[in-house]
Amino acid sequence: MSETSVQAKSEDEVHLPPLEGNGNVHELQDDLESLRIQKSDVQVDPKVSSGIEIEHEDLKIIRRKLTSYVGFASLPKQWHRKSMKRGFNLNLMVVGQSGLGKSTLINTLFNKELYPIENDGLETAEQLEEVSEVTIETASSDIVENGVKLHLTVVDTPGFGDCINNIDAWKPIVEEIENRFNIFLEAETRINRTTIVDNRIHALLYFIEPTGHSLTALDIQFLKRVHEKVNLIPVIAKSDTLTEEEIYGFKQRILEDIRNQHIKIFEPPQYEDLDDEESLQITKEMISKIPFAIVGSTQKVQTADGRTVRGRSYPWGVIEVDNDDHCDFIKLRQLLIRDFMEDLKEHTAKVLYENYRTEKLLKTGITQDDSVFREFDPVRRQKEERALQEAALAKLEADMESVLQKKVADKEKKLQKSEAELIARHKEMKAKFLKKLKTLEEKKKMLENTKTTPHQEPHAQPPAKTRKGFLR
Ligand SMILES: Nc1nc2c(ncn2[C@@H]2O[C@H](COP(=O)(O)OP(=O)(O)OP(=O)(O)O)[C@@H](O)[C@H]2O)c(=O)[nH]1
Ligand SMILES: [Mg+2]
Repeated sequence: MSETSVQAKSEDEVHLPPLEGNGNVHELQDDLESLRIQKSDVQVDPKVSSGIEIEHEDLKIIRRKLTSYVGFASLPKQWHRKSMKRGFNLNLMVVGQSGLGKSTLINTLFNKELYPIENDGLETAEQLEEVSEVTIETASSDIVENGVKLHLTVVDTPGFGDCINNIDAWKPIVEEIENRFNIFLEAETRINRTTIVDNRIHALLYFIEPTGHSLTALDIQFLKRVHEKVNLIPVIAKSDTLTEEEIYGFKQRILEDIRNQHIKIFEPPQYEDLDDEESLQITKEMISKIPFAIVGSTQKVQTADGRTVRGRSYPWGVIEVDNDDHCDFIKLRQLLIRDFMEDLKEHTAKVLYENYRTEKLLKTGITQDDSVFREFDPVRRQKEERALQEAALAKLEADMESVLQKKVADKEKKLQKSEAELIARHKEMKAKFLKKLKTLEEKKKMLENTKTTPHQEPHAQPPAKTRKGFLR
């Protein structure tokens, strides 16, 4: 038995009290007997029964075992299974002047002819004259690799930078990005939100002409218009037309322009605590290659050492697309598909779209009513309840204090009143006492006066004639 197994014997055993003296004892015992399950009554699936031990014939005691660990460490497996079933989707936009190899790169990236490559990129004078505005073209395709499905949508923008007046060339592109945000926003506000399709642009590959100088005014204007709405990935187109040194210098100047103009480009995140040293190193190297100098080609060519590769053949040799020493195509592919597709999508959803959404709702005068969400946030609710309780307590305390103060004041008043009464009474009594004392003293004086004057016998009065007898 494993360490985690549960000895359920004592808990599972049920002790019935002994049946006592009534007439139905035997009937009850018969009933109980019929309710007991016999081992032979049960068809146990061997897979299911592996964790259950039957100790006695009548299944009185059942021991249950946990046959493995709890298992949340396998959650990524569940996610993996679900993702495999659901498949992945990526919406890419490609922008750049005509003939810079946009269609070729997309075909090279996904190893599929998503776009026809029309000519050698050098338009005729008539073709150039035809271009009067930027158009938006969308192509979708399901790509399956080792059983993993990827639904890829590529939004091409022919005509960008090809017009005589390119001042507003960014407009249709920005409108397309915003329109996709709006569709998502509208879908989010519907009652049924279970089937929202994410058509937002997850990354924009901006093709820089391989001039070897620096960014043009058109490049800067465009990048500034879109950098807060989409994950920007700048690429140097047709880098096989530049030497290694030229590419190095060109990259430095482009990065300088990007920094100086405060243009935000997508930088792959580095998961220092999750990734191993090797993966971190790969990411660092990938970041160091931005803007990617790329070469696109779906053509198979023969190398001098006899290998068949995707590349471009020149009289002086072969440029291999899938060779890190020849161009940054592999790095770009790694970023887009292998390592950071989910990060691109997450950044689109959580930062770029959220910012757009907030701004848009604020503009339309909608502000979030936090009270609606109050009951869903237990911490906030607890805080509010505590604040209410504290306020009630404080009010109670204040009430009690004022009652006490009133009582003390009343008492004080009463005391003051009775004190005044006492004083008045005292005064009155004192006055009475003094008055009495005065009269007594006067009397005393009079008595003393009478004592000191010589005693004069009152004149003898002739005795009144008394008549005897009954008649008077
Ligand atoms: N030297 C070189 N040529 C390339 C490269 N990528 C594409 N090309 C060629 O450039 C030409 C134009 O390529 P496209 O992929 O059609 O260019 P695009 O940017 O899609 O052009 P539009 O659709 O007109 O906007 C084709 O002849 C390609 O073979 C590259 O990396 N290096
Ligand atoms: Mg094209």
